[in-house]
Amino acid sequence: MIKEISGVIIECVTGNIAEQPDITAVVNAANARLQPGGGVAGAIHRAAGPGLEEECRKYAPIEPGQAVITGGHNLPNRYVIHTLGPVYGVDKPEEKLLGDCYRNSLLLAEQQGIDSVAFPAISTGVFRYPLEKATEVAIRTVLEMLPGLKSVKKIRFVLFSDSDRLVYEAELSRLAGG
Ligand code: AR6
Repeated sequence: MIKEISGVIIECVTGNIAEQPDITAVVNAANARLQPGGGVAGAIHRAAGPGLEEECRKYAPIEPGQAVITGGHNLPNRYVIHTLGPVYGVDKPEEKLLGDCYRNSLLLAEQQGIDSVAFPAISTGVFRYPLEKATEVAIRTVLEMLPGLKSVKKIRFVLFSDSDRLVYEAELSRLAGG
């Protein structure tokens, strides 16, 4: 699904966050220590190579909702934005913290003059945030940010399965209309 809202293209695709060559900054669903892990963090660090882990050291640890930016190293992307999602049921208030991940990632992108950003479904894997609830927060937060964006012209949500993508598409239609 592709929509244009407030001059920004919003896309929902099924795929691997580490394989988005036409995007300037990919977002990592990081751990607090910014180390390689499973899921998204594993895929990003594997593709980026050890230089990413090395660069991350100076920013760690980060708090839930925080975001930091590094180079993309061997990824096809110029930047990686690392954000720590809340562990569902543990880091509270989880809706605000998850919203902060999307807000702070987009603010960093704007500060760097980045034109395109790809997000995974932060916190919905190892951190157990229910997908439907997390999707509502992700889409609502991004829609709220759109009128204030100057450099970001494309936001891509990269979901790991078609069923997850369908949840995103339904929520985008519900909240943005059409
Ligand atoms: N591309 C896109 N989406 C993916 C990929 C991928 N390559 N791999 C998994 N997903 P998770 P979290 C989906 O666990 O919940 C890590 O070990 C996955 O299906 O990556 O924020 C870190 O080191 C799910 O929907 O992130 C942290 O310790 C979503 O991406 C912890 O997990 C997020 O799953 C972070 O947990």
